[in-house]
Amino acid sequence: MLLGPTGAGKSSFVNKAIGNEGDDVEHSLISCTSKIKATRCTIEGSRVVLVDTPGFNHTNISDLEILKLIADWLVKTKGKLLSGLLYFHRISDDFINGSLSKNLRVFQKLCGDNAMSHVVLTTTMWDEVDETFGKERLEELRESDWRAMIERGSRTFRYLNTQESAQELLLQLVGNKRCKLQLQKEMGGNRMQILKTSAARELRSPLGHIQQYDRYRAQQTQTSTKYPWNRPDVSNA
Ligand SMILES: Nc1nc2c(ncn2[C@@H]2O[C@H](COP(=O)(O)OP(=O)(O)OP(=O)(O)O)[C@@H](O)[C@H]2O)c(=O)[nH]1
Ligand SMILES: [Mg+2]
Repeated sequence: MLLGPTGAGKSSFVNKAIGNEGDDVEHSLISCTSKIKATRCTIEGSRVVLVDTPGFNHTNISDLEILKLIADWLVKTKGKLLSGLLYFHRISDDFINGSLSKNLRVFQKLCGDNAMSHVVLTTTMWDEVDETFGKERLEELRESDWRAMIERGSRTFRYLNTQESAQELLLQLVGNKRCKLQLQKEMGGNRMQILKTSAARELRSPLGHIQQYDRYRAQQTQTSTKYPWNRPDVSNA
């Protein structure tokens, strides 16, 4: 299952993996995917189902609706167990702002600790960044926002926006023992339980906290001279 913020590259990953150009991929700043979409394919003889989801921070769908769509799909497929969870992140994003941080926390609650070893933190947009910046950024993420997940067995993957790279990642997951998500355990096959799940409760944590966090990180970035093009007070023009 592919999850993560809107525009991070989930649908284009699916298209690349199956060798299809352009379906369900957005080329503007508007969110594209609005439904859960399962795509069957064969990777080096192994049958794989790729489950694409609408990204969090969607332009038209609330994060709670997205969580409900995911929950509905899991209930409808009678508690299907997953071999892997790909969490997409643009390496070109300078820092994890409040919304991205919240997405990540909701994702962690959706998975639960036992599924952490099935998570691949998949970084995209490597062609959009300077190589040194990308590597340093990845290291920073591994040491900060992603640290707890990595300690519980999550891996990172540098996705290079090619079919070979997509298939390389999927091959790593093909033999995995399937895992039950915390969301599935908590709902117990009843979609009405969604609001009681840890993921939904995490979503309802107050917005004020996010804004404060955003301001704090923006201030930190302002004082940094390392990547001036990412400073909020410096335009790209
Ligand atoms: N340069 C570059 N562009 C990419 C890469 N991955 C995805 N994109 C582009 O980023 C845009 C958004 O990609 P999508 O695949 O639609 O993103 P998504 O995560 O499915 O977004 P939602 O459906 O809104 O959740 C598209 O224009 C893609 O072609 C990458 O590695 N490099
Ligand atoms: Mg999409």
